[in-house]
Formats: sequence, C-alpha cells, structure tokens
Amino acid sequence: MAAPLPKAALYYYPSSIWSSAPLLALEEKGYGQDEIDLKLVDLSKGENYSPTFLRLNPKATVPTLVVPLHTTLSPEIESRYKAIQDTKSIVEFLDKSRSTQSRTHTTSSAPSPSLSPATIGFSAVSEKVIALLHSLGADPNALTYLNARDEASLRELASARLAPLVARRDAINQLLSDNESAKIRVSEKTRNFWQMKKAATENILDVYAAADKPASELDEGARAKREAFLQEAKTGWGGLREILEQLNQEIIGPYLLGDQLSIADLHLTPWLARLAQLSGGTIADDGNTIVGKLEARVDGGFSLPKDLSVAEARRRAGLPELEPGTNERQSRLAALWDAMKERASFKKVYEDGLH
Ligand SMILES: N[C@@H](CCC(=O)N[C@@H](CS)C(=O)NCC(=O)O)C(=O)O
Repeated sequence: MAAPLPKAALYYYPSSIWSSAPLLALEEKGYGQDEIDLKLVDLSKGENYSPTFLRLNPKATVPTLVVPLHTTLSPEIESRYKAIQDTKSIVEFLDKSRSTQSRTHTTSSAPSPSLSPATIGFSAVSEKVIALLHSLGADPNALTYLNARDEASLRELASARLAPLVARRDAINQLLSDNESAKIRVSEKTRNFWQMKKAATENILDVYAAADKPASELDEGARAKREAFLQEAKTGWGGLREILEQLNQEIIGPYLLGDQLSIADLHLTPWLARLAQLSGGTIADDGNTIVGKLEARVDGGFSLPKDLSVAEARRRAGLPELEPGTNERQSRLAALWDAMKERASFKKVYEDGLH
C-alpha cells in the first residue's frame, strides 16, 4: 500500500484571535475535514513555549502552519516540511493551495472561491487593512490584558485572567528550571526568550494580583504600577478610535471589497469579534449593537458614520430582507458584522460564542 500523502498541520488554539483567521479560511475555501491536521496548542498551559513548538515557530505564536514542501509531495520520498509562522502568510497559503480545478488530494467537493483581491487597487486596500489590524496599536491580545478603565473593572479583569496568567508563568518557570537541571537543553537564545516572556507575564501578574486591594493599601511601587497600567489601558483603548474610523472608511460594504468576501475579511472578523467581546458584545448581537458597544467602550462620545442602508447592505450580501420598508442605517463595520455572522464559516468558528 502506498504511504499516505504528507499533510499540512495547523497548530492552533480555539479561542485565540488569530487562529480564527485560518479556521475561517479552511471553511470558506472548502477544505475537506481530512485535508489538514488540526493540532491544538494549549496557550493557557504555555504549551507554545515548549522546545518542540519553538522549533516550529521561535516566536511561540499560533497559528502556525506546517506544510510539506512541494518537491516532496511524492509519497515515496521522505517528506520535508516548512513552517509558515504568521497569520497573513498562512491565510494566503490556504487561499492559493485549493482551487476548484484541482480535485487531487481532496475529499471535499465544496467550491473553492478565490479570496484574493481581484485588482491591483483592491490588493493595495487589502494589504493596508491587514497591516493596520496587525499593527501594534491595534493588537487585540494587548487590549485584552489592558481591558480595564478603572479600579472596579481592573478587579473584574484580574479575577477572569489571573489563573491563566499564573499557569503561563509556572509553565515558563518549569521550562527554565528543567533547563537549569539539564533535563532539557536549549540554546541561550531560547533561555533569553523564556526569561523575556516570564518578565512580561510577571509585569501584568503583579498588577492583577494586587487588584483586590484599594489603592490606599498598596505600597508606593505597587500603586505606581497600577497607575501606569491604567494609563496604558487608557491610551491603548483610546487609540482604537482612529483605527476603527480608518477601517470603517476603507470598507466598501458589506465586505471590505464590496459584495465578495476576500482575505482581509478573515482578519477583520476575528479582530472585531474579540474587541466586541471585550466591550460586552455577544454572539446574539447584530452589527449595530456590536458597533454601538464598541463605540461606547472606546470613547462614549464617538460614533462611526451610519452611511449604509441596512436593506442595501443585506441585499449586497445576498441576505433576505428583514422588515420591508424600514430605512435603518448602519456603519460599514456593522454591515460587515451582519454579513459575516450569517456565513457557515463564522457559525462554525464561533459556535461557542465570541472569543
Ligand atoms: N503576528 C502574529 C501574531 C500571532 C499571535 O499573537 N498569536 C497569539 C494568539 S492570537 C499567540 O500565539 N500568543 C501566544 C503568546 O504570545 O504567548 C501573527 O500574525 O500570526
């Protein structure tokens, strides 16, 4: 019997923001269940810092896609692999690697639309939006740790996020001590990386661990740390206003590039889903509600222009009319949310709620 064909493996964590982009892509591109191995990396246990995972991705992030090299697709030759280590390249790879014409290496008969922008102009918009979503100021993971505007919301945040942070710190400590006792052997570079991640984790942990105490009971150092944290949170969340305005402006509607879904929508959706969740949004909310909650969280006085008609946006997305004759209006981000929410890919990736 012929050896099985080498397969690609997607390393992911179900509730991670950026893992959701390739997971949406797998559905949208019609990949068969057995075409790609899904390998869970438990971020809450710090599994991404293990030496094995670091060999695949020295930045220790998911998603990571390990693909067989083209020249060795023949099963007779021992397979060689390369790891694709960032969300943008992974989604592009998944888009290019399944086409409607090719029926080899697939058990799925689902259609496989191209998700690449169709023109040079659209490519430029798409690149710009993806770069903006992955920029430092827009980092949804940082905004997750910083989701507090005052001492009360800091207490709430700490009670939800302290345990996973402690687990991560402990996992890194274990790796450092295993290396110290020569149970494992890693390079100086890896040891430094662990130490850097440990310090970053402890920085936040210090603030969370003291969250229950009123400021008057904190020593000077802890009080200064809390103040710096709340200031960073304010700056981080405040900076989102401009980013939301820019994104909203770029969206043609209902999708970024009009009535056809494209790659950038697969980045926009997980980004928006996490920020919506952090702002108190739920899977049941429609676009106007989600964007309203986000606007209130970022800056109570701000609202994106509602320059699309809901009826028109729904028509463009191929969705049934809601109540005939209403002239409700919405922002472009809201229209994108409503359109994405109806897609099978979204329903699958967010079946357990927003994350
Ligand atoms: N620039 C990376 C960012 C990926 C990223 O931040 N992944 C998060 C999960 S959404 C992660 O793996 N974090 C683990 C960690 O830093 O400990 C990409 O685009 O893939």
